Amino acid sequence: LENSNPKQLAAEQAVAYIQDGMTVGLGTGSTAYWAIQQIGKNVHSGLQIKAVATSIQSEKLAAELGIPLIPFSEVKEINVTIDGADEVDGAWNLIKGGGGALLREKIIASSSKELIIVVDESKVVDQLGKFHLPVEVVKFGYELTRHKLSMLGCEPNLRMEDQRPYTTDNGNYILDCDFKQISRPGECHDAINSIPGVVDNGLFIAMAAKVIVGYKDGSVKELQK
Ligand code: DER
Repeated sequence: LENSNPKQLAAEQAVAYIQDGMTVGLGTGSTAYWAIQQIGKNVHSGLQIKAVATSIQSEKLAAELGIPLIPFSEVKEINVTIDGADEVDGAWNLIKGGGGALLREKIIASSSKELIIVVDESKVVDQLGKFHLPVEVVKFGYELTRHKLSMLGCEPNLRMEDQRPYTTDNGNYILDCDFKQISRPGECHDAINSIPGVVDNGLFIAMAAKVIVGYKDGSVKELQK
């Protein structure tokens, strides 16, 4: 038996929900990585699916594994999307975007009949906000956007990579916003997205249909609401 780790355990339990004929959304990050790996194995063993990816990174991995990718023009309906999260609260609201893919993830999640979130136990929290909330903003006037975000009561930090501002697959910047804690995630989500220059943010409100958690002791559990 492979030395499965909590993220791999959760991911593989989620993949068991994928049936022949489905269109599947492929998430992004180190947990979704294991789901894509397992889907690749299942496709190799005959699973009949089509897939769309939530990032260039996941698209490349899927292609390497021989998972059939389709263009969005051919997507009728996405049956299930499997994706990770940086935080999950008791109402299954999420913070996502640690991997910089929040915009494509939310577009695909919002077009999916079912979003299955796969995490290890460290992501399950009582209150969102310890993880700095990623906000995707257009480059133009981002300093003004950053100021407006700070007026909501957070400390927005431009995400850097190799001493330069990080740029998403969509050519935008990410501001990681330290709210310390987010007590009303729905209101916070709406306030952020009403700021001109904001493309979207990493709060996923009431979008998760299932949450599967892998634990250090080797157990895995599908949370019940
Ligand atoms: O960037 C993202 O939205 C990822 O899904 C992130 O939220 C989880 O990444 P991880 O599975 O590598 O912790």
